[in-house]
Amino acid sequence: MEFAYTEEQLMIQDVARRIAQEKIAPSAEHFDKVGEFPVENIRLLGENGLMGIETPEEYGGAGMDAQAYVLAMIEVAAGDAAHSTIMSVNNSLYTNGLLKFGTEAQKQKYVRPIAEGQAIGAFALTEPQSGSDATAMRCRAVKQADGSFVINGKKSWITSGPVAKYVVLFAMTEPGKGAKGITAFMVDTDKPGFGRGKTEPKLGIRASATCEIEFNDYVAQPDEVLGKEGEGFKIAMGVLDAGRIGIASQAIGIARAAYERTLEYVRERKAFGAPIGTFQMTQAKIADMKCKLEASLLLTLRAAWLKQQSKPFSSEAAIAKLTASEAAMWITHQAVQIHGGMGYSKEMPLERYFRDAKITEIYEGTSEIQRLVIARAETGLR
Ligand code: COS
Repeated sequence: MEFAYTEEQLMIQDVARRIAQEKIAPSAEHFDKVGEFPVENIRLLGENGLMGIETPEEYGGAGMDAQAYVLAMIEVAAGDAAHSTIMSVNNSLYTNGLLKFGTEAQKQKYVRPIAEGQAIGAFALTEPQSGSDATAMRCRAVKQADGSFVINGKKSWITSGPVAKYVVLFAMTEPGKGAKGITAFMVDTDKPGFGRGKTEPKLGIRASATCEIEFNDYVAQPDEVLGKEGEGFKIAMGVLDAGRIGIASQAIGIARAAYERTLEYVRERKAFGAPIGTFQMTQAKIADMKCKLEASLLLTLRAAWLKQQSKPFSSEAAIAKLTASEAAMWITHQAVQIHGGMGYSKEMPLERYFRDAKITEIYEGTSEIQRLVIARAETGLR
């Protein structure tokens, strides 16, 4: 077993850390307040290879491995969670399925602009009435005599929806067939029939734009089908497995930022004549924060390593996401508590870390879904 990072992994970690600390972290408070999409920062991440870390160079990416992606995500998330959300959708939810199931022409057309940071991608699975129960989707794609599909329906909670150029869409092509009736499509948001609905006002990750999208007689051509007809659910599930490694990394980044601030604070803040870090109740919290962070990191790197080796990693990704997201929620909670009034104040970023951490227990599969995936793998029961 090898615990050392490669030179390449350290290099991308360093690039991500520099951009995160110099550009992203200083603007995070502003973007959180106004809820605006951080166009310039996102372009900068793209120009530095951070929007296609695992994408092969022939499609405009950095051609690195899954652990490099974990390390870079952690750094960007430590700068600002919302930026890392946009980064994770481009790198993972949007690109993964295309790389695995796309034709050569689709990879050249849809992957390159996203990997090079010239455009933004989105992933549309969730609907107003179907989240965890993804096969209950109503968005319908009806096949025409010429092989094209006419799509009607609504998708909700679409990260980067307001700004995306292309969307990986999942729609029901054969309603009676459940999971096997779902097909994936590549959608160009400039084509007729595509529309954007209400933008979600969110508790955290406020700079990552999220909205509903609508399809009104949108026409998808046969070469805009991703993978095979009826293969959409498997594509979505496989993509989400990989996506969960990214969300675990994001959770670690948020938690690490809160932890580092807390370490500084407990050394400096005095009460009863001594730094609060000398009190056993604070020490216990610091020790537990550190253990949770380290455990989350190792589990996430393990899931990434399995993915990199093309071994099964579905349950390991769920374990990593569940552990890291619950750790992030706990660590940011304790960080606010240790900071007392200052933790609750908008003058410090602790309350933002706390708000941002919550989403990691919800998107790309709730903690309940992660537990379901893990327990099914352990028991072999459905
Ligand atoms: N990778 C590949 N294929 C998978 C898979 C995975 N991780 N998980 C399931 N499948 C396949 C199954 O093998 C099955 O195919 P076969 O019938 O050919 O074997 C098919 O998909 C249906 O699987 P299953 O019966 O397990 O589906 P369920 O309806 O029971 O749902 C859960 C499974 C709940 C795990 C799934 O719906 C899920 O992950 N939901 C959460 C969705 C989510 O994360 N939403 C967030 C949206 S993005 S913010």
